[in-house]
Amino acid sequence: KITKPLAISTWKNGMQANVAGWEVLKNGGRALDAVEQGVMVVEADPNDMSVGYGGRPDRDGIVTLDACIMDETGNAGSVCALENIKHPISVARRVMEKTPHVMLAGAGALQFAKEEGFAEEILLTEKARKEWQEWRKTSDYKPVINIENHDTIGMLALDQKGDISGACTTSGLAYKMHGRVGDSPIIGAGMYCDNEIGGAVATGMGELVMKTLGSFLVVELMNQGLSPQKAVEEAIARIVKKIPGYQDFQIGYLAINKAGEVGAYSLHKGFNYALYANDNNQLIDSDYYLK
Ligand code: SD4
Repeated sequence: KITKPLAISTWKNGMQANVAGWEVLKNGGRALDAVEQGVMVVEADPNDMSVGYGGRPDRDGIVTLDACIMDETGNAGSVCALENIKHPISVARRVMEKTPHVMLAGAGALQFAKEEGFAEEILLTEKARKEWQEWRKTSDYKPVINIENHDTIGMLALDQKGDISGACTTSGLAYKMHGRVGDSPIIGAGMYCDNEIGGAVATGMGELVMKTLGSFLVVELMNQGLSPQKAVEEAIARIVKKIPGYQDFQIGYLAINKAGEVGAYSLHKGFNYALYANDNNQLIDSDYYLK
């Protein structure tokens, strides 16, 4: 029996994203709307300091946002290094639906967002500004596993029709170099969906995901017959094999397939995810590689 609809999201904040997504899914709505509305809750939440409003800035004190979205037809949209817009996921969706392009960056993405009626806002909260000022005293750039990396939201949904969509949105690594773009807005790295197969999302140190095109890899492994769980384990194994120093970083993957099977795996302990299925929303600890 196929488990559908279902929604799956990274980290603890995925719980609230799933609740919003479920509102769409339980009424027979489209997976695309579910993932957009789900991640928007987290973008607007100042307590999530890795996404949207309240996100931690780069080393120059500027909040820059990355997001991407994919629908069941294989259409994709993305924005990167976008400033002053609270809902980059919705700008990514407009890029997908209203332009002949997939990705808009920086000033061009902001220009497009404004033309589409999005309001500019200050996204740096007092709390994030204070932490950044504290950080500047040492300017010690060292990502801490599961801490400053935390809480990007990646979300996948399978709707009642059996269609799959995905979304990913983040302020990226805290105190990154200005202009640094991570995996999250890169189609195939931070997120990938193929409606005939399944979908995958990534969180953690984006550079490792980009070097292995992680989400595309997971979906392609499912295409070759692996279960979602085996596929995410293999994608982590690929990082272990190819990237020296991988032990210093956290990476987490989630995957779903058309049958509503799910997979989750991370490099280190500490990754968790929210799964909403059979009318039940649960926070689950992921299995992990480094035991
Ligand atoms: C990035 N992958 O910008 C993002 C960060 C992240 O949970 O996932 N944080 O590299």
